Amino acid sequence: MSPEKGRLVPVGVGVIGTGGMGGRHVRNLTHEVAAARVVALADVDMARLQQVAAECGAAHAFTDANDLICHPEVEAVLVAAPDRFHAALTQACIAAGKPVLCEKPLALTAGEARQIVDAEVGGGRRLVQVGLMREYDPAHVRVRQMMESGALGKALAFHGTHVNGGTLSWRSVEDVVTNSAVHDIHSARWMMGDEIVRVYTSYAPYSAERPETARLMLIQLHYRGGAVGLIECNMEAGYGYEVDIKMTGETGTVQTASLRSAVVSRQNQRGRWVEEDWLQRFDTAYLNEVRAWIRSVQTGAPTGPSAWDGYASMLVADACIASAKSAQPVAVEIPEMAKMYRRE
Ligand code: ISE
Repeated sequence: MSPEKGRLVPVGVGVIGTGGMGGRHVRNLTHEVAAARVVALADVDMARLQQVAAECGAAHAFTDANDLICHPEVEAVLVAAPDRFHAALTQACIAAGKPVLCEKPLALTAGEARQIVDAEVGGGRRLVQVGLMREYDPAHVRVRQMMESGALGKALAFHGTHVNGGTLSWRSVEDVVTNSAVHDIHSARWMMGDEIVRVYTSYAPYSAERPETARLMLIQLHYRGGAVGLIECNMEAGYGYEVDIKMTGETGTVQTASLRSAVVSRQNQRGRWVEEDWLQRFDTAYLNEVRAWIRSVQTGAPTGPSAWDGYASMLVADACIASAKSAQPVAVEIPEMAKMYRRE
């Protein structure tokens, strides 16, 4: 809460996009984060906008997101609009000097993401957090803690599986990488604490006649320090939603385990419940993420995945797309990180 006349008041948040993801953020901020108050919403879908505004009691509803960004009661902005608008909206928040939590991907290309980094560095202040929220998932955090403890020795391999229950339409190679695999790319960097220097992407299209689509994608990773990795991104599993990672160290392995469902063995069968979608699987992560973000807005101490992380993940993503299109390994060059993004 920001100090105002000796009293603590919640941070005034504006949320752009009130669909599935935006709606979840609005509900979390409204009901679970006492230090935040949703004061404004923006969406082009008027009916949805009004419904969500009525639910959360937001006083202002806009169809133009820029009106929300500039509104004096909006102290911080959460961008949950479709991916293609992320870069421009984040730039507008930086120009307005307002902290922003932008859903992933930060941009659709590394070039656009770099412009955001440059704008933020130019302003001399970190304002951007990116919704690469695996960092807030307790199961992922435990794996990371185990690797950091050194108990398994040096990390040799990252393995990520990302299973989507199914989508309404075929997904393009670009969309699979920038909308889905970008999470795994970030996890791969974060878990290893090292940069990816080369990728090789192969994929199975939805049908032979539509080679521009990807139903299942495999991304091989090579790290600067010599470790390797593999990401499997399945867009149409047909049985539910699962995201898991496994790290192999020199003296053992560690992997995510379901936090919510028990494994039942009965009548010659063993099984557990599988989540429906990411809103179920990552409900705790989304909550932890907005809590950390609001805290960082209050304290002015940036936290979580930065614009640099958004940029680095897009450099890798661009290489994955180029590799998928050329069927060749593609090198990734991540420049030296600007000082203000160093976490230590
Ligand atoms: C979605 O946008 C997400 O962010 C989910 O975490 C991811 O698993 C899914 O593939 C994306 O489409």
